[in-house]
Amino acid sequence: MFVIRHVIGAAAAGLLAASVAGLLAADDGARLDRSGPADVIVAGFAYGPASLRVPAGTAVTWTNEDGAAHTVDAPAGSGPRSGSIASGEAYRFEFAEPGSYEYFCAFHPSMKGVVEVTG
Ligand SMILES: [Cu+2]
Repeated sequence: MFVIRHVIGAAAAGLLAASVAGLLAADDGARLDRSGPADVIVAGFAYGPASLRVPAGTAVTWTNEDGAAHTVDAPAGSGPRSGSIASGEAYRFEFAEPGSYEYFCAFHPSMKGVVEVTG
């Protein structure tokens, strides 16, 4: 009985380690750690990268390379609110306070992104 439970426990631990490693790998791929300005390209009706991690005080610039206009709108009062960004135009917002800022495009609600601002 003890042996069986031990084997199951080891298998579960292995699975857990594998999924944690997978999550960490996905996390590293989806986010950028960088100081200074950061850039997001808006193209193909998507933000690239959609997930960005920056230190507080970073100015993030969204450049619209699509033919259509887009916005960068965060529901939270302290987040970006770009208004319409025409094709070929850019919008910049400085994230002064740490936090998680989810945003979307007011014209195309399926377009979503997040900026994680570290202290
Ligand atoms: Cu849009």
